[in-house]
Amino acid sequence: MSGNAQVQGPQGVSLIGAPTDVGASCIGARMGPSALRVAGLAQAIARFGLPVHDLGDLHGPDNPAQPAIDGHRHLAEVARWNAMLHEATLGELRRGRLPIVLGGDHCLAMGSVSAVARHCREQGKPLRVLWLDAHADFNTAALTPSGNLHGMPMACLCGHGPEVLTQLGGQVPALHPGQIRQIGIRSVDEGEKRFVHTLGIEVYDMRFIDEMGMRHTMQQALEGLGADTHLHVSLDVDFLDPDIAPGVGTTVRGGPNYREAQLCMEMIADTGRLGSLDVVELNPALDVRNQTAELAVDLIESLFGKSTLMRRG
Ligand SMILES: [Mn+2]
Repeated sequence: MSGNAQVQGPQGVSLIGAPTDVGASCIGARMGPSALRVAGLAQAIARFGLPVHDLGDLHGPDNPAQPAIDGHRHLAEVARWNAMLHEATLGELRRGRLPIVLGGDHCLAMGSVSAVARHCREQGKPLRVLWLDAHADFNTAALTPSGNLHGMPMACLCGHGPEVLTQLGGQVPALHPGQIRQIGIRSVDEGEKRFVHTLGIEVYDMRFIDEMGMRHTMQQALEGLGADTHLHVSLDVDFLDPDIAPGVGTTVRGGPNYREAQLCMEMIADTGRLGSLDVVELNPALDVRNQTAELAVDLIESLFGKSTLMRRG
């Protein structure tokens, strides 16, 4: 992994707010973008000398709070939000900027990651997606107990799901299993587990992290990056242990602690390949004094090289 992030890196960072929880059963993630702004995300990134453009929030359909139809809840609304986010993300990438999606629930990765994949195809760049999450998000209508689309973005990106979602990026599938690394997984439905194995996804679950440590985990997950590989990080806040990140609707005990999460971010920063980021599932209604949003900002600072800069300085 040679190269110089200063030379090859983005010309700036764009914040794209996507205030919606149409893909979740627990509402509140629609307030995520505001909480991240209040926690000082733009100012924190600007300290690294990168221009930050806050594009404000996208305006999509309300959460209609309807039951699932044919195994999907709010399919039309999810499709609309993701079509908008796809366009916004693609636009920023084409301007040479590093987009950060402020979610919003994790269904939004369908729009953002499909845009990143499309951009990488156009540029002839290899893509790797790091999926930091307690869940695999590989459900389908046939497998899902709930129909909530925030449990399905990985499946849809790999071409398994309703056409209106799998085709967002103009090519099906948007992603190939070999481009994906899942980290922190600890809650997977039975059918979903079989599906993940069938597709051959590289998964570093909590058992692996417990046994091998975060350092070895990240070395493996980041192995084989090329000089021009685009690294996309999809950070579901439920990746983190609920002791440090209570502001999430789908907490699962036993996630990475503060130091493990920091090391994860620092090792990604060390590659100098970060090209785009989703921060999703932050639910301020469940948070305590905005501490989860502040933690997310703290981790994003490390993702942009805070501790690396301190080391070299
Ligand atoms: Mn997720």
